[in-house]
Formats: sequence, C-alpha cells, structure tokens
Amino acid sequence: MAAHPTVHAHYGEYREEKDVGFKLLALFLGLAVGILGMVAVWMGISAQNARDDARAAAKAAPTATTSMPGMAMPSSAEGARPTPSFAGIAPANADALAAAHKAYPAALPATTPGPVLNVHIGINHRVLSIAPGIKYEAWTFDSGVPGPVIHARQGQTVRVTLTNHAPMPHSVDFHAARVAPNKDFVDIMPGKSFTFSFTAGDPGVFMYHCGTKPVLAHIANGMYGAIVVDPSNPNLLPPVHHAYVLVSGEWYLNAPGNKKPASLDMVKAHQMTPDWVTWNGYAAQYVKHPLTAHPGHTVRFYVVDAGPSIDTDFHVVGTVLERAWLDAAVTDPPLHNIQTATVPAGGGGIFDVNITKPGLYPFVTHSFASVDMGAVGLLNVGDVSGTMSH
Ligand SMILES: [Cu+2]
Repeated sequence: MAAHPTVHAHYGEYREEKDVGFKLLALFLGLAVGILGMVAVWMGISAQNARDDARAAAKAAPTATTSMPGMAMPSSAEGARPTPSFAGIAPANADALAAAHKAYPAALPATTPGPVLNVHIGINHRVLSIAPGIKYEAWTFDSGVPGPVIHARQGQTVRVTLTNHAPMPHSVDFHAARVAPNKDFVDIMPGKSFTFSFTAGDPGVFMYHCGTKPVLAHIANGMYGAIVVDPSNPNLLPPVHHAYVLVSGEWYLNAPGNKKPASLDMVKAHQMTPDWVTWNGYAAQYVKHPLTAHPGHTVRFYVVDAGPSIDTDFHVVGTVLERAWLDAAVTDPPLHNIQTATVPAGGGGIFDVNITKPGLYPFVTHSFASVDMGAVGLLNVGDVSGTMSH
C-alpha cells in the first residue's frame, strides 16, 4: 500500500489583525496606495452624494433580503441599487496595519511524492481582513482567501475531501479535473464530508472554486483557489529559481468594513463594480511585503484570475514576460517576450521574467482601475531598500 501524503493548509493565524485601528475614530478617505489626496476628497464627496442617493432610493423602495447569512442579496434584482463605492477607504493607521498584516504565502509549495495526493479542505465562514482596517464576512476553503495552493504532478490522482463546517451547502469545482460535475461537484450539506478523486491529467495552473448557486456569490465571498499541475515532461516548464502563485479576486462590499465587517453587495457583483481587487485576498499586501528574487534569476508567476467577473491583464513594470504559457496551455515552445498577458476570469497563465537590474518591479493588472483598488504588488530584485514613488 503506497503512502498517501496529505496536504494540510494552515492559514489560520495570519489573517487576523488586531483591532487597534478601530480605536481611532478619525478615519479619512484615501486611495489604498495613499497618494492621491485630491482624488480622495473627490471620492468622499462622490461617495456622500451616492450614499444620499442610495438612502433616498432605499426609503422609496425598500428591498427584501434573503435569510442567507453573509449575503446582502436582494430577493429581486429589479430596482435594486448598489451601495456607494467604498474603494480606497483606509484608517489613519493603514500603513501600520498593512505592515502588521501577515501576507498570504505566495511561494509555490513543494509537490508530494507518490501516486495519490490527498487534499483535505475544510469549508468555513469567517471574518477576514481584505485591506488595511477593512473586514469582510468571507466564505473560505480552509481559513483564508484564496484557499490553499495545491501542487500536483501530471498523472497523480488528486483525492479531495471536503468537510463543510459552514451553515449552508457548499461544493468545489476543479478546472483541472475532467469529471462529471453532477457527480463530483455536488453540494455538501452543513456538517457533512465528501470525497472524490480526479487524475491531474493536464499540466498548468487552474482555478478551483465553489460551484454552489449562486456561484457569483460563492466566488465573490472568497471561495476560490489555485491548483498547479507540473508537466510529466519537465522540459515543458524549465526549472526556475523562484515560483510564486498569485490569485486575483474582486470584493464587492455592502458597507465600508472599517467599523464592522462588510458582506456581499450582490448588486455591485452583478454590475461588476468592486470595491477592492486583490492579489491573494488582501489589497496591495505585496507592496508592504514584496516578493523577492536575485538579479539574473528567473522568476515564475503562476497567475489565476478567480474573478468572479473581471479579467486580469498581467504585466510586470520594468521588464517583459520572457516566457508565457497562456491559460494553462503548456506548449513547447512557449510564447516569448509578451508585454501584457490576459488571464481571463476563471483562467490561468504561467509567466517567467528574468531581471538583471536590482530594483522594485511592480506586478499589476494593467486594467488600472483594479490597481487603484489594490491589485498591485512588488517584486524586490536584489534586496534593495526603499519603496515605490508611484
Ligand atoms: Cu460555496
């Protein structure tokens, strides 16, 4: 009997921030990157106007809500109004909170030997920090967003056991699997476990997510993650010095989230107007906690766009993508010298850069509205000090 190694993810402790920020009542509006004061003032005025509009609309036509916890979803979309934008809201001590935040570990975990990769994932509802001082009532695979990064080898059997600790049905849909969805991507009732297996037959990086209806809500609430499948032919993805996994996701808030946790605004989700867009669940976390590389070493980014709805236009400022494998088509040869690569919602891409000059290299989606909402990080090449001036 072959040993069946097990992947356990422990993402519990680093998500929580102390509530020191909430003791400071003096909050101000500002962009997460904290540079555009004028815009912040304008946003404050706009937000106030929008808030007034929303209040007036609410008085005129109150909307019913479902009883589903964690969701502020109108029973009918007709006439429903979104809450105003809460993009960029930050407490006065946002910088300190960002520094104290423990960044999601982006480094690709090691593979596991043996023919079977056992993956145990618990499903939970819990409050997470998604930006400095901003809390959200998330639905999670294990205890963070994204869920644990799974690293399989082509040909390996991935045996997934889900245990639902949440008070509503959830499920999982692996884009790397070729299985009958009605048999394996089934709803798991509260308190129940479910196990299914698939062969990791296709190399690449793939999304997984909850597939329970409404799927938009389950993904928007944080139920997504990435699985990397190494090709059995190692020449298809040559070895590199550094490998990082970045999952883009949008957050749609029904409240600012700075005084009490926000939850989902389904109207905003339908309108695709997020408040925050994040790499690995937390706005701009790799600006304060940059990913690292040595000059002249090759860095590989495994990028998944979890959406739920907005594409990622992956770009590394100050270099070109030397090699690119688009949407998990691990072809030989790869594409070369790409400036910006689209990663569609629900898709993935693998991108290699090789940077010789020490410095700070931002990685972004070049859809810059998303950058202002948090979809930016830094690659620190050569352990340089300082920060970005823009
Ligand atoms: Cu779910």
